[in-house]
Amino acid sequence: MSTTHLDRRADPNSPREKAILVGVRWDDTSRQTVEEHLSELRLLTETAGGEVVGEVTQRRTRPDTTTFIGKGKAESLKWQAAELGCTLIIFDDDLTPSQQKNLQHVAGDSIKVIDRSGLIIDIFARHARTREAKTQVELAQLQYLLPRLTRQWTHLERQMGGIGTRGGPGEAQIEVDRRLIRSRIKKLQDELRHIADERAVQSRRRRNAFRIALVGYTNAGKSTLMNALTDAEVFVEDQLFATLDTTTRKLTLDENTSILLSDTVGFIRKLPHHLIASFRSTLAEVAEADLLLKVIDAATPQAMEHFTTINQVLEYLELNDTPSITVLNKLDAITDRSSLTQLQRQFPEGVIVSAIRRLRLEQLESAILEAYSREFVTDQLRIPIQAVKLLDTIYQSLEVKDRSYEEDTTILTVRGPKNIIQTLQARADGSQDS
Ligand SMILES: Nc1nc2c(ncn2[C@@H]2O[C@H](COP(=O)(O)OP(=O)(O)OP(=O)(O)O)[C@@H](O)[C@H]2O)c(=O)[nH]1
Ligand SMILES: [Mg+2]
Repeated sequence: MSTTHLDRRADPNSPREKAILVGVRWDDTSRQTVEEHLSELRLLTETAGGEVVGEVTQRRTRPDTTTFIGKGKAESLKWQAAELGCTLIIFDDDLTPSQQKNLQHVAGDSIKVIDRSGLIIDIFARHARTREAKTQVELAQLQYLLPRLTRQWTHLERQMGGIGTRGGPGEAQIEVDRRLIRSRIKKLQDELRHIADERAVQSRRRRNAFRIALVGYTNAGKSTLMNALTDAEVFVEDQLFATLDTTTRKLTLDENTSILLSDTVGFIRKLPHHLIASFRSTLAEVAEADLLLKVIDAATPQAMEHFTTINQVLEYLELNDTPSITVLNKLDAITDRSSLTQLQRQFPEGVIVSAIRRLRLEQLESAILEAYSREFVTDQLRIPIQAVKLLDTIYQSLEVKDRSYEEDTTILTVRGPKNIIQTLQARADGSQDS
């Protein structure tokens, strides 16, 4: 199966696909929220190479189970799209495979119906460069595609290509059946496990370092901050999901302290869950971090919503207990005093910086140093004889500075992340009880 994603619009002379966006205003959502979500969908569409020519919002109490927006509305949407010369209808909400199929049936053979998740996966496919990213994206695409594979869909892919049909089974696989896709999914999962193993070997080599990962909403300025703090030269772009891979660099805080800083893929609201799941190996640096820097674009009115999204994704990854510093970025773009005061009220612990203008980075560095001295400690581990098996793990995950004995107990003076020391001590105590 093909993993290359033929981009038919890489040729600047070929026209951009025209799209109409559809947002639903539920009873509990404000008009402003719907508009903000649609303008984010517009950015996503543009990042995918499309051109937005119309936006439609509709009020509903609940989604229609068969067509999401109702049959009549779907019909009129189709005519609007045709009139505007659109080849794409993009829903801000996720459609079930059967809703998507029914809507596609209404739209006919010259207009594609896709949803937000499909669009995000499409952007990931465009931006994937490394073997790891490509493998992860293909896995997410196939998992998304599997329940949606219909004759009409494959017909659309063959006839139209472009946004929403990029990747997936290539043209030669149009008649590919679900069984083949499932076996390809399995193969990709095996490959990712292999990549994860390689990564684990690399990370063991760095075991004694204090590790920090930048997390945040896409376009918040994580890579810019990475470049400002280290000499990483990570790719920065005013577009969504510019970064899909992880970069790690050494950051020297003072003559005695250097730590490892990692930049990685950004988050977005309603990030498809199987996409997060497929990106687990890229997110390994986040999982293993001793400290997270939650980077927020402080200049957008959605700063708080973005912060909530970051926390939701971290919760999904079961990483919400990792210590963190909230970094409010783009200080230079905040023009009025009152928004600044409001931000300080919303994020009293937040460190305000400008990554691009390198403003107040010393404040951030001292916050990092403070967290470092709190989280990275020298302590003693008492290992009873029943728990000697743990010694291997201890030597692998911590720096052992001294070793002595007291009757049946080995006493190790270790240096490393406080939470790892605590976990290992708890395990040692546990094996004593059993
Ligand atoms: N005004 C202003 N713009 C910034 C600042 N930091 C970053 N930017 C801009 O914000 C955009 C996104 O920056 P990136 O560093 O690529 O953001 P990111 O969080 O790595 O984004 P993804 O990798 O796409 O998720 C770029 O156009 C940057 O120039 C800042 O402090 N102030
Ligand atoms: Mg980036």
